[in-house]
Amino acid sequence: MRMAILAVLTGLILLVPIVAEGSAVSAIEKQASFPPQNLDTCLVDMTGDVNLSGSITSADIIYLVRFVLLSGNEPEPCYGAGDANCSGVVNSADIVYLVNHVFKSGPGPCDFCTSGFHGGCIQ
Ligand SMILES: [Ca+2]
Repeated sequence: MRMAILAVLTGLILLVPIVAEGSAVSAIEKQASFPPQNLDTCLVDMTGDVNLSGSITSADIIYLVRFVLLSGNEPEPCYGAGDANCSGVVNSADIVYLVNHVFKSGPGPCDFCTSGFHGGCIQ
């Protein structure tokens, strides 16, 4: 199995199985081509839990790496669930944000309900 090494700014190194072939250039193009989805219709109670397990773990990071850089599935239950930093888009910054949260006791996912980028939340 081929593995991709994702060196994160935090100093952590993640090994991510490559499930789809692609060059670094195509991965960057894929990330850039994601149009922001209609986040107003995305109702979640916590961003970052992109696999809907009920908590944020390394499995969510791997899920998001596959989505952003490879050909993985969209975050569950919707695109906006992957926007852990509430920037309005799901990209590599959300991966770094989750790595900091899970491995470095960084801040938790942003407040989805008051971020201004999302119109709805479950409370
Ligand atoms: Ca984001």
